[in-house]
Amino acid sequence: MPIKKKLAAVLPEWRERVAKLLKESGDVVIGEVTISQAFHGMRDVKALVTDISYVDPNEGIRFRGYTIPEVLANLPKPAGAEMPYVGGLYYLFLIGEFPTEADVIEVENEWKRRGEIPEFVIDVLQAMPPDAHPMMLFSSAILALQTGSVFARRYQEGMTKDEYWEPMLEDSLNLTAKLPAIAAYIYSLKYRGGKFVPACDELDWGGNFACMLGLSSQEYMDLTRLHAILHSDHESGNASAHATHLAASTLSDIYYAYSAGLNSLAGPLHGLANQEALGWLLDVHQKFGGVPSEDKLYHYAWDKLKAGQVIPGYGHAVLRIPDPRFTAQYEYALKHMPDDEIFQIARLVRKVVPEVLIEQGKAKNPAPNVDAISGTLQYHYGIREFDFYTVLFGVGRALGVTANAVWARALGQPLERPKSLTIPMLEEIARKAKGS
Ligand code: CMX
Repeated sequence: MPIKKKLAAVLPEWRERVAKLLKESGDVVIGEVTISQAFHGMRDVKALVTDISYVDPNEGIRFRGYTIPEVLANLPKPAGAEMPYVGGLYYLFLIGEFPTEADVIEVENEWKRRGEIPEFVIDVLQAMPPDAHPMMLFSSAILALQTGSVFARRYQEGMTKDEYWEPMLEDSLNLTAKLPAIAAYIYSLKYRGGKFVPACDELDWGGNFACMLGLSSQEYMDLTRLHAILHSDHESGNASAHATHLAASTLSDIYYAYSAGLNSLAGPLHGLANQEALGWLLDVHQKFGGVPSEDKLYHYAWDKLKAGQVIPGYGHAVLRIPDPRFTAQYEYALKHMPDDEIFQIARLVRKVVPEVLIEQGKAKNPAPNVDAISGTLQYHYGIREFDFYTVLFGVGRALGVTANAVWARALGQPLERPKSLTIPMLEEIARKAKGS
């Protein structure tokens, strides 16, 4: 497998760098933790390592050092497409360099070869109650695939620590290959009568996913590629990535680990915000019978805040600027669907809500995040069942967290186990620090 050979070739240098860093500088302090951080979700505590992506609060995400516009411009694209092959991003994540066209085709072919889903996964999904949330179905389907884990089998058979990354890569390619078929089947089961949709084998991973969802226009295929790329990774500390990493750090395989990650993506403060954000826009549309005036929207937003609700799609735990993942989707919408009424409301919300949040004075970042607009695009192109949107987010997020899991194994990252303290201990620490 060429990608495995390439990864094997780049690993020794990184292992050496990490060993040197630990040997010579392992005791160098990289940050401190305050009592407030311990209580408030560990914001900004620097205690995780990944080279796959980095989020600068004032710039946004870089994948392997490249901004979103650079990634979109430099990854190879299918003939006639506006957006790149998703396989190219996966190569960039795993190897750390932009791929050639041939490199990308190899990844895409690996995925094609591994894309079928076992019959029992369909049975598991069909056995679930009809009102099950698509994220519960998605997480259950991933968990069911665990029976095929190469890592779990090889671990039982016995392998050295140095070899862990190889079956992790095998599992990660198998998992990411199957995601379009799983997600498309969930979509069909929930909203289209449950007919199994065969893969559109002539297409790339992103195009195939769109096609399996029943939408094979060039624009929707491009949106599917863009959506997966933008949602793929947001450094290691976000809840879904961190949950995946934590579970995998026990030497759980990627199916157990990613199912854990998906369960955290399913929360309204994280991935579920995309369905909530569209719901918010549709409520505005319904209440005002179309696009409201700026003034009406201003009061509407204030009413929501006064009722104790958050405005979904706005704010971020790390970012302090508009999310460049938002901007990329916004630009796509501006180019392809400027007259869409829901998009026009989304544009107005982008203008009004930050002002309202600033006035309220609570949110550290009043700007839109990735979830503020993703649903608007899906809705426009025909995916109107918005409780499916977090599944779409999850399909993309798998790319980043599986690549991270392979690298965590390759660099021998151990079981994650931070230390907790009691409130009396913190009170004592505070007393001493204040000299009282
Ligand atoms: N609407 C209303 N209030 C908001 C807000 C928003 N969009 N964003 C932040 N706030 C409030 C917080 O609820 C918090 O209030 P309390 O002090 O009463 O608890 C206060 O402002 C300070 O919060 P913060 O430090 O700015 O933000 P956090 O790091 O605690 O939380 C996030 C970040 C994303 C959970 C928060 O901004 C939020 O709830 N946004 C809406 C939900 C959303 O869009 N989530 C998706 C994020 C992206 C993703 O992971 O997919």
